Amino acid sequence: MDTKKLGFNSKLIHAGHFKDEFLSATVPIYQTSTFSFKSAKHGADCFSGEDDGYIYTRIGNPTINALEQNIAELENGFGGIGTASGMGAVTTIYIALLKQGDHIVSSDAVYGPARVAMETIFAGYGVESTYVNTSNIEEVKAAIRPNTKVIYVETPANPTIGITDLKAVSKIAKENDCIFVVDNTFCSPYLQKPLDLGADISFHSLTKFINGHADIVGGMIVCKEEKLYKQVRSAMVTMGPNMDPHQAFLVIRGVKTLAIRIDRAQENAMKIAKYLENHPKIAWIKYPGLKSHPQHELAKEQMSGFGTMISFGVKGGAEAGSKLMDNVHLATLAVSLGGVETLIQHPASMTHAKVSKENKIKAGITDDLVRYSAGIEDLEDLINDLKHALDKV
Ligand code: LCS
Repeated sequence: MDTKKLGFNSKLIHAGHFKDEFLSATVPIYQTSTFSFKSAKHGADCFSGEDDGYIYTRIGNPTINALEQNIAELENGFGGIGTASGMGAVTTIYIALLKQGDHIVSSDAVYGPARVAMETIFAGYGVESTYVNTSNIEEVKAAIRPNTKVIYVETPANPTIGITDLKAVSKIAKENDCIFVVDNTFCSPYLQKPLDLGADISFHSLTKFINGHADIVGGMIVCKEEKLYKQVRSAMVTMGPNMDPHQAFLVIRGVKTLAIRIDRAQENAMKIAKYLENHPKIAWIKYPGLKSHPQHELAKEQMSGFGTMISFGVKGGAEAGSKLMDNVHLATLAVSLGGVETLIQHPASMTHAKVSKENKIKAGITDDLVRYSAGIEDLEDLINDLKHALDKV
């Protein structure tokens, strides 16, 4: 069946899936490190590329491959590359695209370790980086240097929920011969398709929305074109941050309900955002679905829904925010996001703790910022949970 012609929900359930010799209804777990060859010649042909048989799980595996094809189809890309974690995807992209003397321009509000890896480990290998507010296109233009090879954007950004205009950045990338990379974790391909908006690579921490059940970590890189796909795949296979077949199996199960999970969670998020916006103890709130979000119109244009991530500050600053986090009982006080369960956390001291104070302030990661990932629990229970916690502040 040509799943490319199917609708999004049908693709979630069928794209990339194959029938094994027993015609099993779901993709089986091929929990093997290696695959046997029919003959010495067959083995040599597999290595030379004459034959597309499986060789070794770091290089390729049917269960992992099914997930890679599934996500690549959801993103309208050429191919997917599964990784052990979202950070495995980030560092594979850095390794594949940047060498000594190259320069990257990146969103200043990115997942903390993506910036820390660049400014510590990759800087040590001679890669230069500039972190700017990519929501302001002029800042992106001004940061480009003759040696800029990659523009890297996270939208909506973690944890500021700033939105970057992907079409506008794609134009800058093309004019300057740069590869344009988008971290699509906060949206998933259900809400945003960066490759359709001009990106060369869209990648994910699968740990979040795509798996959706807080029981694995994983990453996926999707490339728009074959040449880039081969370059990134070769880096992954050589360096070794590959996915595991069992992990792939769980994500294949999780992704099937991506759209219905997000539909419900973002309905909750919208109502919770409105509740918080009108609460007298809330100092400020950022949610793309609210008219008060500075890029609300852009979010409407490039996303097909506003997502489930909300950032806000409680009047009384960081101390008041801590009080709120200590007093929620239904929302779990934990990092991560995008699962069926509601999570709450404090980025400045948790996910972004290792980003320098100065860089945090510049990026808008203030001490009072509380990040909320709405889950699919009953709305009334979630609102009561917040009400109870805010009463304690
Ligand atoms: N990209 C984004 C936007 C993320 O939020 C994360 C993890 C990663 C990449 C890395 O993925 P991982 O290796 O964890 O699968 N974000 C986390 C967060 O905000 N809380 O805990 C992890």
